[in-house]
Amino acid sequence: MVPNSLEKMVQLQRNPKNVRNICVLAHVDHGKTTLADCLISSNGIISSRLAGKLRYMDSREDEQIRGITMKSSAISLHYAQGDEEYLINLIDSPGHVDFSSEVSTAVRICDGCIIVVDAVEGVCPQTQAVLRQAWLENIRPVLVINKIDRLIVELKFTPQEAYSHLKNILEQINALTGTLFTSKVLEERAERESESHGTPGSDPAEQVYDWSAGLEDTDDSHLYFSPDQGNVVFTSAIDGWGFGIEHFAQIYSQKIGIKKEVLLKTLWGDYYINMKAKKIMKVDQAKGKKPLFVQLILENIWSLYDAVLKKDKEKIDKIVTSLGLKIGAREARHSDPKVQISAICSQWLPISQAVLAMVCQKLPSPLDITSERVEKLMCSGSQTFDSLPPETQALKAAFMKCGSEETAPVIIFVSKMFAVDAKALPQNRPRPLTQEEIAQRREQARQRHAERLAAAQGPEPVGPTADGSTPETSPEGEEPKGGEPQVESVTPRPVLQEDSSRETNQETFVAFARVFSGVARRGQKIFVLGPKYSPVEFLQRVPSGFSAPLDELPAVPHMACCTLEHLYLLMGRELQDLEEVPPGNVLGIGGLQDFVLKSATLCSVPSCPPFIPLSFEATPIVRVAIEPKHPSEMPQLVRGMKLLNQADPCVQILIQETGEHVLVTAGEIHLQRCLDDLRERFAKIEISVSEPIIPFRETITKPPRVDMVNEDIGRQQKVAVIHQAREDHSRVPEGVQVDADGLVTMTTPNKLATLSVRAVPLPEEVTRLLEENSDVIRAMEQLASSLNEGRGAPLSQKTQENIREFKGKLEQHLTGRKWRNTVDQIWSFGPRKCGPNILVNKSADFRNSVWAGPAGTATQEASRYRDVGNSIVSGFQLATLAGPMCEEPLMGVCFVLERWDQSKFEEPGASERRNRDLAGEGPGGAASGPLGDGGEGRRGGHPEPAEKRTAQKGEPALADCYGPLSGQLIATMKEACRYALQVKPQRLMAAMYTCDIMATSDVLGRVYAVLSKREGRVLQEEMKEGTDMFIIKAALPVAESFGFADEIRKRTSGLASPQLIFSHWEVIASDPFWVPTTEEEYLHFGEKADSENQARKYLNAVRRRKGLCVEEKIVEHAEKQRTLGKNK
Ligand SMILES: Nc1nc2c(ncn2[C@@H]2O[C@H](COP(=O)(O)OP(=O)(O)OP(=O)(O)O)[C@@H](O)[C@H]2O)c(=O)[nH]1
Ligand SMILES: [Mg+2]
Repeated sequence: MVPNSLEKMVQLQRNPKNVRNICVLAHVDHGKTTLADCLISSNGIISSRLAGKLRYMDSREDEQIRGITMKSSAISLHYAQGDEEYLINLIDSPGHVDFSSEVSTAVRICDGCIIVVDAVEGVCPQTQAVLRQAWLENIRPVLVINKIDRLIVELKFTPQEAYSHLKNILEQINALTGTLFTSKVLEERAERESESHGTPGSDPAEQVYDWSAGLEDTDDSHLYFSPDQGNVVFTSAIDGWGFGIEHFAQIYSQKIGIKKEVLLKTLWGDYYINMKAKKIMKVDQAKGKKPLFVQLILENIWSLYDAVLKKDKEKIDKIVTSLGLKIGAREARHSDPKVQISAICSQWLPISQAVLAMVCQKLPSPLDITSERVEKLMCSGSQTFDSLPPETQALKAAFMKCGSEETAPVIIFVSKMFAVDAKALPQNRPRPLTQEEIAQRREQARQRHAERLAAAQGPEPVGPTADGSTPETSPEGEEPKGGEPQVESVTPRPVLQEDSSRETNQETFVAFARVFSGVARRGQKIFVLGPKYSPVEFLQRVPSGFSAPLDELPAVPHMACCTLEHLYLLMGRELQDLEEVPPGNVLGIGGLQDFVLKSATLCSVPSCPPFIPLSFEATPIVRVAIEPKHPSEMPQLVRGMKLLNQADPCVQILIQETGEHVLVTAGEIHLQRCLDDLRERFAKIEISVSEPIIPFRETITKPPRVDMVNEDIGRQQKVAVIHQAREDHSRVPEGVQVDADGLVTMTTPNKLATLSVRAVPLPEEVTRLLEENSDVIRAMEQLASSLNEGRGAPLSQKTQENIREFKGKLEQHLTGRKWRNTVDQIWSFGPRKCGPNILVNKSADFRNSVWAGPAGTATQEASRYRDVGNSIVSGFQLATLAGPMCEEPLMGVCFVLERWDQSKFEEPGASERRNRDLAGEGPGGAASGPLGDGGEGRRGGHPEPAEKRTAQKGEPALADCYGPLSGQLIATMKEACRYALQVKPQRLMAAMYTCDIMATSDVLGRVYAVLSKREGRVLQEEMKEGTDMFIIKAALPVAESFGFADEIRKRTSGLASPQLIFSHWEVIASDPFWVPTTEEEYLHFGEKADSENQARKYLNAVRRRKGLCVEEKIVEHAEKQRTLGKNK
């Protein structure tokens, strides 16, 4: 246990074969940080007695107080196995859902991971999530089943029961891996097939669909966790022990003389040993026999715990001597059995040995990076590897080689930026002085002292005072006092280096990164590639074989050049300065804060593509508005929020149009941490924080069939309800024509165009489909816009396939007379061109469907159609971005443009010509102007006020005063969409969390009470096998979730704690504008009926927050109307 020196680490870094970059992943509280402590203590960085208590990797104060990890952090460890020495770059990650983005940043720079599972709780929601993340990044996992001691001490299992329980956990986790694997194989197979599809001459017999093909011939045994594969270790991190079966195979092969290989295969599984015959047999041959794992391993551990807990001194001594251990007198006498257990076990079965040996044997080194992973990292968006330029493709070899020679391109990925106090940086830390410096300083001090003495004694100026300064103002300003100068002269204090004092008390950012190829050197110049950088563009602009120095390159978008100012070895709470970092290592980089916001790719050759963006599991959903307590401190707040944004991978910072500064976070705890950071580190001011802003969506539904007291609404009444809704809201002004079935017709202010729009609710599945396929929609949109600009890259096979599939699914769901041909007529998606609403164009001469791509761009007419059409699409985008109820985005609405009268602006310059015509004809001839007919009839008998007809002369001027037509079209379309919505039954949609709670049966009732109080809905309740734990899955509106976790914890005395993950949007059934209409409803809800209407409450809260008028009066008015209606 020698504390590792920096030189040792530097030396180990140079041998990538023996480097392991790994992260520890698990559900919250399964013991990642405790396990990390044990591994760290094996390097002597912390004492083994403190391991598990210190939680060294939780370096933040709030992490220690709350007992959960919030930031992932790295530490480099040294491990020797036989002659081989390994460098293990270990990253501890948080398990709480709120911080799952930190997991994403960790897995990207690792090659392998340790999945930790609590032996009691088993596979939990976050276990699934992290396993998926590891899978998506193509990193290899090993499994640690932790907290085995709880099976002994808490659950009081017998060894046999524990064995079955552990087997169960393994089955669960392997089932998960199986699902991931199967879906991947099928996907790959589909891909292969689509590529080979169409190759001429393929035998039709081969095309018979065989589902199992591909699955069978793909060997997947190495993917599953099994102790006999050596990728599972059983531990108790808190007691400091752990083992893999190899350890016992080794011991027993010597003890009972059975080959180690045989034992390795049989120690786990249903085998038993016939001691007399020294034979191993299958368990079912002889009933009542214990499996080897129970007999040879678990029983020993159980009896040790038993002896220690019962304080059976004799037995303990016997065990200790038989194991050949030496226990210190202090531990042996300690009254706490835990201390004794960990003293014995940590010698007998040292956890770090078991875990690190597995890591070194089973997890890949940086040299083993797979070509699949490299290709995936290099191809963002819809690109395929083959479509990359040849220079870029050539870089794959560099990745695979991970070479450190001079010619190797340097490729580094920065996965996050983390803030450190500038004082903590190695270059700012006080450092011990060298011998020469000490001697030099001593000499200087002696001189100063002599001068001062001389100045005090004699009047004549000596030395420095010759330049005019008086002796009193000597640079140090020190008064010679007694013997002090001597003290100074012999023991120079450690002095801060150079400019550190200037920088004190400031946050600086260090990049959390990994070198994938080449050697990163301090002071080296390197390119910073943003996520949108395209090597193609660079290669087009810069002639090949350029030789100019890096900073003289022509400007290329999304690319900057910077210097690697400082390189650090990440050592948990500390950083160590490094001169260079060889490939395959994790490192910290200082001085990038002005170049990198959250993540970036750094590369010495510009043909490198940016890495694919990190995939985040959690959607930021909790938003609050923030302002400084003292308005004058606004600049600090703005600066602080910028820093916070850089320091957190997942937080979003927005400035709304209203000027509000908004912070969007993944959950309550994340919010709390962000606010603390803002107050204490980044802004250092007092801030006031609004109540969480709860997002809603607006939608429409089909008219209800039953009323609020579940009585059927008759045909007549239904009409009355709709009618009433329209009257009540009186939102549709005059001049807008509304049909009985909700078709809204509007004309632009200059009367040149007329639009008829209808809003139809989309079926639920379609909305879901749109949401799930937003990537596909975005790819389509990108393609369309790039083709419009005249440049376009062909889509990859896969994207084309995805688009086809998406269209097929839409067609499948949009069936029936109402939706006939709808899919082909889709014009746009919204808001932001990829949202869950669609615009369908049913007007006669529709072109430009989203599927066709801009095929008709060739003709001038078509391009004009497109330009005018763009205004309409923009109007639709605006309408879907903010709905009429409370200006929240729309969801699940289909706007159908039924008619679009464009006869009046068909020819370009129609308006000017009209002006000319009018001028020539004089006052009498106005009737023959192009305004006279045309669209009139199509306006559906829209009554034109008489004076407008006669005032045609003035109209051109009037028309033009409304500004360009495109603007008018946008506004008209937007308004028409809003009115079309308002004549339909509108509903709010609430964001929903899925909530996983694990609770023991005695607190179950209280959990349910809290859930139902907050409108939660239990979806599933399951009992965990062999325990009295229940797993409850519930849906909970985000709006009701604030303080939920705290309340549950309080009510159950901390025995249950929920994990909330955003899951979907759900329509709130109640109509926010509902008022009682039938007698029963009056009876049931009273006259006002506003106490029960949850939707209305949400609606008003949002409107109030946004400063919109809250239409409470309308309800009163409506009541009166109903009364009148009834009396009639
Ligand atoms: N009984 C028992 N308790 C353990 C063991 N390992 C960890 N714990 C306890 O479990 C709790 C959580 O441990 P942590 O190491 O903080 O868990 P974590 O996985 O890092 O949690 P997050 O980082 O918040 O996701 C602590 O109270 C530990 O003392 C173990 O082997 N046995
Ligand atoms: Mg932790």
